[in-house]
Parts: sequence; C-alpha cells; structure tokens
Amino acid sequence: MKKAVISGTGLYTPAQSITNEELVACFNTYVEQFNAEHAAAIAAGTVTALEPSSVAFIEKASGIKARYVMEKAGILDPQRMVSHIAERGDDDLSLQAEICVAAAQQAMDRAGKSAADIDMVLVACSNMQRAYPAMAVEVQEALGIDGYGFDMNVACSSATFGIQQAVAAIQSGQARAVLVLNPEITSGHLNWRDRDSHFIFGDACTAIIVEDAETARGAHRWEILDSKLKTSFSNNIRNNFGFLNRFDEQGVGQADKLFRQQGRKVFKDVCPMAAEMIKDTIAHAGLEVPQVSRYWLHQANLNMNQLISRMVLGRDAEPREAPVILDEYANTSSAGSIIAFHKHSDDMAPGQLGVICSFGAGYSIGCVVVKRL
Ligand code: CO8
Repeated sequence: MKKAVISGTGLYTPAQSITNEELVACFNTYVEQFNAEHAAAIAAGTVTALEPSSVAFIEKASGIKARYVMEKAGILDPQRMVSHIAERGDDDLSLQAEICVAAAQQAMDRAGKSAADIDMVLVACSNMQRAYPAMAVEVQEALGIDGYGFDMNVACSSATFGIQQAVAAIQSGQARAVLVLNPEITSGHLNWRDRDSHFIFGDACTAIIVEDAETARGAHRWEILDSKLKTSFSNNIRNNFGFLNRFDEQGVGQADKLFRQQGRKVFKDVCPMAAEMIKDTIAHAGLEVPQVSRYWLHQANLNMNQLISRMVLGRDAEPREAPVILDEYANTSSAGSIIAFHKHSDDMAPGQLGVICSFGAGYSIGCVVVKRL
C-alpha cells in the first residue's frame, strides 16, 4: 500500500485581534445597558438581570487571553456585537475561499508543490459560508488545480477526519496529493452576547498537504503511521443554523441558531474519550506512549488539554510535549490542533513521533500518529 505523508502546512492568521480586556469591556457595557433598559421588568421579576463577564474568569477557566477575528470593530460595538463584513458579489472570491487560498499558498510553498501536483481539495470545517457550490471547488478554481474538491464538516474534528480522507485517496491512487483546508470563521456563529461562550472562539485557517511518500520532498515531511476516528452522538455542543430555518417564523437570529454548549458536560465527557482514543491509536500503530514525543491537541480549553495529557502520560506534560496556542488564538475549532502542529513541529528530529488529536461537537474525535522524516 502507498504511504501517505504530510509534506507541508500553512496558516492564515487574521490581522485583527481582541484581548480579553477589550472583549469584557464591551460585554459589560452591553450588560449595563440591558439591565438599565429592563430595570422595571427586572424589579418585577419578569426579566432576569444579566451578569457581567470577567477577564480573571476567562483566563482561569480557559487559558484564553486573546483571539484573532476577521473584523473586530463590529464585535466591540455594544450596540451591535457582530462583525461588519460586507457581502461579496457572486463573481468575487468569497471570504472563506480567500483565507483558504492564503493558507494553501503557504502549505504548497513549504511542500514545494504547485497547483499541477495536486488532484484533490478538501475544505473541512465547522461551518460553510454557503450551501453550494462547494467551497472546495471555488478554492480549486482560485488556485488553478485540475482535479476535484468537496466540503465536509465534523466540527472541531474536521481537520483530522479530512487528513484521513486524504490518506485514503492517496492509498487508493485516487489522488497524488491532497490539499486539506480548515477555514474557521467562528466569529460568524458565536453569540457575542452570551456570557458563557463569548470568550471561547477565534478565527483562523489552516492548510495541510497530504501526498504520496514517493513524491514528497522538502524539510517538513511527516509520515502518517496510523489514524483512528470516532463519533458518538451528543446534543451538548449544538448549532441549529440551517436551510430549514426559513420555516421558523421566529427567524434565524435566535440564539439556538448560533453556537451553544453545556461546557461542563463537554469537559467531563470528552476528556476521557480523547485520552482513550490517543492511547488506542498509539497501540494500534504498534507503539507505546513513552515513544511519542509530542501531542498537538485540539485547542479548546487549557484545563482540558492538561487533563487529557495527564490521562495519557500518567503525569503532567512538559509545555513542549503538548504545545498550547490557545492564549493567542483561543479555540479556532478544527484549525486548533493544526496551528499547534504548524507552529511547534519544526524543532523535532527525524524519527521522532507525535500525535495530532482533535475533539469536539458530534461528539467527534480524530487521532493521527505521525513520524518526522
Ligand atoms: N465571566 C465570569 N463568570 C462566568 C463567565 C464569564 N464570562 N461565564 C460563566 N461564569 C460563571 C458561571 O456563571 C458560574 O458561576 P456559578 O459557579 O456561580 O454558577 C462559574 O463562572 C463557573 O461556570 P462554568 O461551570 O460554566 O465554568 P467552567 O469552569 O466549566 O468553564 C468552559 C467553562 C470554559 C466553557 C469549560 O466548561 C470548557 O471549556 N468546556 C469544554 C468546552 C469545549 O471544549 N467545547 C468544545 C466546543 S468546540 C467545537 O466542537 C466546535 C464547535 C463549532 C465551532 C463554533 C464556533 C462559534
């Protein structure tokens, strides 16, 4: 069977970033205004007063200090709390395709690949900008790739599930090289007025080139030794936005058409599942945990990552064993583990092993064991 390798990764980081201080100042202004406007109803007990957010809580509960967003002024306007991003015409490159192209170009440069070397484009992320045509086909056109593309969504696990699809295409001979993209514009489906989740997410796009080991060149090659995927249905992370919303007379602005979760339940359910999956995948690859030097975990919450590492290693991970990018990027859904991999893998020596692990809505968990070439 053909061997598949990751031969390059790319990262698009938006130019604008919001600190916790900026975010909380805006949120608390909104809360003050809401409570003042509804003072009589709050006093009568018909409306519940909103509670303020806090920088100290956010950092302690999540490890997040800032997040990149496509447009910050609209989010930080307490009257609005949604980005100002103008709709583009059908003949203009769409926003999600644009960030894919930026990340893809970096990944292709690092892999030493041109459009002519790639046969398949996979856009894998939590939310697509539109129903169709597939974002992957627009990206394919923008990059001048002759082949095929399609979109897929497994929420935060989209990148690892996408890598597995790419491996299957390489092994079956369907494609020589596959471009996997994770354009996460989470700011579009985050409820910035929800105290429990307004701090969690950020925007970014990652790109991964997966190709036949025989054609792979360059300094950033990782053999994919094994991968394992798992899903188990849960309503604890959910977003009901979709095309049937037009039948809902209350309209699409309702909070259940945006991200919502039972954060505590997610934490308790997902940590043991992710740790077991990591151990199972390492064993399935014929390896043992002490042989693995690095874990690029999904970046949802610092406490979650520390607990999963502890469950796998039987001790606390050293910072470089399980790199964290959450402080700067927040949770970028499917892009998170790939950002960690992109930024914290070049220092590893040939032969060293690592695991990319994602977890999130579905529930969905994906683990990929890689070896530096
Ligand atoms: N400021 C101050 N206090 C707050 C705030 C706030 N912003 N928010 C909550 N509190 C208070 C609560 O009211 C509560 O008070 P009390 O004790 O009096 O009841 C107290 O703080 C503790 O609240 P929690 O129990 O909720 O706090 P936790 O310690 O559990 O932390 C977290 C909350 C950070 C949400 C944590 O539970 C967590 O990270 N859970 C896992 C989350 C996770 O990994 N989710 C994965 C989702 S990602 C995914 O699958 C992709 C989906 C698609 C992307 C969508 C993009 C928008």
